[in-house]
Amino acid sequence: MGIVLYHLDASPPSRSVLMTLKALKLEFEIKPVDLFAGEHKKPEYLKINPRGKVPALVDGKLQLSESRAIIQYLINKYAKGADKALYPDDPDKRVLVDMELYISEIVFEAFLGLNPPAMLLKGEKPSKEKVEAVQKCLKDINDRLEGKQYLAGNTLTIADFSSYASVVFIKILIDDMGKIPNVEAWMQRMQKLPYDDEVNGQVMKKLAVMLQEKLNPKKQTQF
Ligand SMILES: N[C@@H](CCC(=O)N[C@@H](CS)C(=O)NCC(=O)O)C(=O)O
Repeated sequence: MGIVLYHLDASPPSRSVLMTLKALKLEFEIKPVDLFAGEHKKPEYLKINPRGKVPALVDGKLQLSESRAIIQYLINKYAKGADKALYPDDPDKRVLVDMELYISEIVFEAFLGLNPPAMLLKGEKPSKEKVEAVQKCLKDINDRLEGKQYLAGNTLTIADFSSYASVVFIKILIDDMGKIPNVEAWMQRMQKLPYDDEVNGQVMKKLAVMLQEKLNPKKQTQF
């Protein structure tokens, strides 16, 4: 059996794995997991990921969860030539990627704090505190990007996939991301990746429309 990704297209950790699979041009199968139908808590899925979360990735006998571990594994196992720069072997470079991968969990947690399902399904607005927590995260990313093209230096790495997957979703959830020109330039760079639209762009457009209809039916959606 080849690689199978258990995926939810809205999920940031899931999209970071999909970006890595696409970056490596690997062959794989996608099995969508419908969280809204509770598929992630059904016994069949819990056999694959006992924590009942997406993503999960099966590769032969390996059953993996935790997006950061999965994307590190994919590079360790499959990256060749120039793709190895996505998670460099040099310990002095690799540690910078690891650092950013750990920080990307904080960005994801701040994103979850906005309660995206409540926003998208019930039109609930997040509290000022939650929005400020997200803005603080974005400001921190902006500071760390100063003088650099990507989070771990001037080369794209899996750390960019991990944070970017949350930041693109945050962009449609909050009106004011703050003054973050480095983040905006970084996002434009990420948008040029040949797989960005397929992995992130299309689903974000769909979710932005959904959100618009719930929160503010009269306002036109801008992309
Ligand atoms: N640390 C995990 C987080 C995974 C996660 O929280 N996924 C969410 C979707 S974005 C999920 O499956 N939530 C369902 C639940 O917690 O019940 C990772 O990076 O893979």
